[in-house]
Amino acid sequence: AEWKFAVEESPGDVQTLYAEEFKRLIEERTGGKTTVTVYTYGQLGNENDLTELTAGGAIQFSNASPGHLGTFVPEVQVLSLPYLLPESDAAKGKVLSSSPALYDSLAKDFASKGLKLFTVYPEGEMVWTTKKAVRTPEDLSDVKFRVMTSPILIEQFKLYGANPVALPWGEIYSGLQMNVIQAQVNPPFFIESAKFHEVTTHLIYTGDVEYTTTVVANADFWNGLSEQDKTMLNEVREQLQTFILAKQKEKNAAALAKMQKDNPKLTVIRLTDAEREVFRKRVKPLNAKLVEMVGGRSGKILEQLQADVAAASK
Ligand code: 6CS
Repeated sequence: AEWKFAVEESPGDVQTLYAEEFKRLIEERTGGKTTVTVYTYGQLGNENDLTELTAGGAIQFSNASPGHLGTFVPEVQVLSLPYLLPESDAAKGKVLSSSPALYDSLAKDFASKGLKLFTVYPEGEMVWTTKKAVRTPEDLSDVKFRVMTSPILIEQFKLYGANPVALPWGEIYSGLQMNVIQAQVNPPFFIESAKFHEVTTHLIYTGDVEYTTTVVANADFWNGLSEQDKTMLNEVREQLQTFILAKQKEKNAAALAKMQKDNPKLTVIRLTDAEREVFRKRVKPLNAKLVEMVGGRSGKILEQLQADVAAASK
């Protein structure tokens, strides 16, 4: 068999490293009877296109980050809420790889859209790149801020005082260059890889949220797999969890120094606790807003996820 796996990122990026290691492990375990073809960003379409291709069965696996998947599986937006996941890497990894809120509850909302939730992993803390110093919500009042395409992100950045615009990431670089947008937010490894630090001047560390991504499979494809294949995939999934936690950490740690070398004028701002608190207060209504917007089981999923986080943080 040939399995197609499309990622939302470029060669060498975190999602691509995951997919390539997935390919290596599957081909090794099946002795080459199953091959995996990896497609990077743009080869098959943008983020939203990949989800449609997977749900429709044209491809078997893809990354579907909550930042974009919210237009298709609205409940997944709980993962985009700031100040929700545990700070410690171990607790974060545990919640994302095994939380019942995600794999028992949220997985049902994926299934109803033709998607099997295969795994969730972190890609690093979200950092803003801007064209001026930002320390307060007032500083954002004249900033068109690019966010991913999930509706909750528009609400988040409105609460922060910015003027948010949703775009696929392929439009960020030229948007910043032409000043159609003046800011964007992403983990450090990705900012460096996509060169957003060439067209912005400031990196703002706010400590509000971790970038997470999900890997999904076509549900009919998954349900039609043999028990043996499912067991193999679950073992590969476990193996990859350790692999990707280390990889993303390593890449994010190296990114800042690289960006500063490329662009010596880059100003790095780490908001103080007091400055962070102002944004944190602003965004307090967001959880209730999400439940109001999405309805259905979203409130239950959020409550359960908060309980899973508390349990993992002990
Ligand atoms: O900003 C985005 O849209 C993209 N960011 C990352 C880190 N991965 C893929 C995603 O589409």
